[in-house]
Amino acid sequence: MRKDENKESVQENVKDEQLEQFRVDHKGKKMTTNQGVRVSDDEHSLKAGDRGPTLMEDFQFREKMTHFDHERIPERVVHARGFGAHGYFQVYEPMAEYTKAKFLQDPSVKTPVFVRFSTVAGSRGSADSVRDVRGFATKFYTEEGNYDLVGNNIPVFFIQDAMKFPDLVHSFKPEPHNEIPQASTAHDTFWDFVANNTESAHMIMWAMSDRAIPRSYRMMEGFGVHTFRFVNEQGKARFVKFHWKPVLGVHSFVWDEAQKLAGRDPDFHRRDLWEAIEMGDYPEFELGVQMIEEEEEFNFDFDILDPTKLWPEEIVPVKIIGKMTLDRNQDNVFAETEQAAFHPGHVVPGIDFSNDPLLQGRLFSYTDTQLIRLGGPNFHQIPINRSVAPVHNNQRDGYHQMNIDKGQVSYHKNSLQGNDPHPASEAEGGYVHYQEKVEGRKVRQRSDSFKDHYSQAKLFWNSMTDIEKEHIIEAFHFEVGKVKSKEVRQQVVEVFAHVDEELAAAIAAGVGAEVPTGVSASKVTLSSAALSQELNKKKSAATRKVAVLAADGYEDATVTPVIETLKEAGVHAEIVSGHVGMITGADGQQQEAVHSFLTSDPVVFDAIYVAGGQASVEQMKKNQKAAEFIKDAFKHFKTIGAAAEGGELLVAAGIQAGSDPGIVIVHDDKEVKDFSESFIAALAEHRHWSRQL
Ligand code: HDE
Repeated sequence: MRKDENKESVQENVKDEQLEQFRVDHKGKKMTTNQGVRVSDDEHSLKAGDRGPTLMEDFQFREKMTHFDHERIPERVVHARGFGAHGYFQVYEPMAEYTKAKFLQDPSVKTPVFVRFSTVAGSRGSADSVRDVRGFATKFYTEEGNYDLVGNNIPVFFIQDAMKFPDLVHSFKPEPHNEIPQASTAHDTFWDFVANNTESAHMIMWAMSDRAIPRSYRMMEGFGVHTFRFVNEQGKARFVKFHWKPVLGVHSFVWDEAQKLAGRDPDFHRRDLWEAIEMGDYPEFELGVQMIEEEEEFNFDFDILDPTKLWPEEIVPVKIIGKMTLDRNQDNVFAETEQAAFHPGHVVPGIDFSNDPLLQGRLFSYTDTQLIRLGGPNFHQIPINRSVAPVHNNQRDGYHQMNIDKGQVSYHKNSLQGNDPHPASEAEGGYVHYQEKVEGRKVRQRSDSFKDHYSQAKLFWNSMTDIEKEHIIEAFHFEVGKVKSKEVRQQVVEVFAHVDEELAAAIAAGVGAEVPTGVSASKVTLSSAALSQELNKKKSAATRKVAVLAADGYEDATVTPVIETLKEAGVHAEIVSGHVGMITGADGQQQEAVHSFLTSDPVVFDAIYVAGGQASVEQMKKNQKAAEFIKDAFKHFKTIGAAAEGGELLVAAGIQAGSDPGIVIVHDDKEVKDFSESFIAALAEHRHWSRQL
């Protein structure tokens, strides 16, 4: 039985049932060709004699090889690496006052969703943990048709006009002459773009912050970025920005950890998402909206159509309106994640656009790119893209047409078929565009109201805690430090001198540039607490992973009860030992080590715990890799725990137990319960920044 057969809501099941028609289970079946002819041998091509040439007549070989030769499709030009999951969305209360969108009315309706998370710059096979923006694209299969919220985990963008998107992307992709570097903006062309296109300054601040190295897809925010419109039944419109807020809070890697992960587990984020769903730790995100009345459009010191600006939450509060739960892994990554086609222009009645010039350009680009990527105009018929609302129109033919459209008529208007399919009135759910009054001259220009490039970059900087500022400076040192052109490095420092003098001086110090003189920095003194990850940290250990270091001779009183208490707190503990397989405790009990020091690494865990037992600890002391587990976890500000003799391994790794924050030690077996609770509390802190390295 599929897990979701128990689901209560009819609407929630509707997409799953549709997908079920396309799922193929090969278990227990006879092998056939694509024509359904049974195959008698799938290992040998048909030859003239067992040492002779292969025969042209071998239709089975030709079919198998031809299909293989055509297995790949072009990867997405951006956001190539991604991973998806299914789930549902439920609104908390009817939103009729603001929008007529049906999926935002009834709290008992579970609207099916498919979400694809992604990195932006890297190729399809690149590492998950790189410094980059993350895509956060959601397809809502609503009863009124598909609605796609195609967002990022950063609320602003690099550029203000879609015309510049190809230039931006050319600058951050690997350089064309040698295709280096992969999945990284730390190179000359990107920073040359930044230096010459100063509208990117605000987004760069975010991209250099911890937001660009999220701990998990489950622990990052999502933003629609652009200003959209909500339109209600009465035709009243409001400007709206969309937010996803992760229930687990927003958490990040430290940079050294992210870089190591890229080698040790390049699939870290997809594995984390997949495993969380398999274990029943369903990722949850609350949907929030910021709304501005049409009459208030010009009441702000930024232009609400400018996608390099956010609406500070202290000025325009975020109203939480519903929750998305991801509760089912996909069956096939190619069929679902790879073939999913998102488009910010896929809207339903009650949601409309604004004149944001970046959004306007996106409305063209997404269908265009699917035509080449998915090979023709029928990509909406691919199972993952199919709407659950019925589709009827006069569009016909094209590559890979899956429908058999019946009848003589394929045009509108007609008499032969009583004018069917016929348009719906607005009352019947027909989409009617918001009748915004627009007039103007045809110009290639940008409004003067878009020309302030630095105020919100400064707002962001002002809003960071000291440790967050330190990380931003470190990121600049890494990224700009990798730029070979001295001129570009200097220019970048000059751009950020317009944001903040201290920031510019700090960047300059790390990249061999001069501190600019005569540049006046932004005078903004405001800050927005909502922008800081640290100030909004959610203290929860739930769903985190702990490595329990133990070997033969471990003291079970320091293992089983600790693992049990962690489990009660929703924390997953896995034993790491000198070898994979069963290990035997001092009193003959057994535990399974699912990882060895060789197959695993401290960077894939949130905390380390060393079990007690003299023989166990003695063995681990001899293993260099065991000490590295402790050292790396310490360096990455993670919680480290040890019981009884386990403390000796910490000392052997050069760590002075006791005074350091986030180091939790228990000396006596009887205190294991209290210890586990202190350990969980330390883990819930996520990182211990006050630790002296
Ligand atoms: Fe995209 N973007 N984008 N983008 N974008 C694509 O569409 C584009 C922008 C975003 O998981 C492409 O199917 C233009 C902002 C996500 O499948 C392409 C502009 C935001 C995804 C495209 C932008 C996004 C894409 C590549 C500026 C955040 C992955 C393949 C005018 C609000 C969706 C594809 C998925 C993918 C164009 C800017 C988010 C080429 C022209 C701003 C999450 O159509």
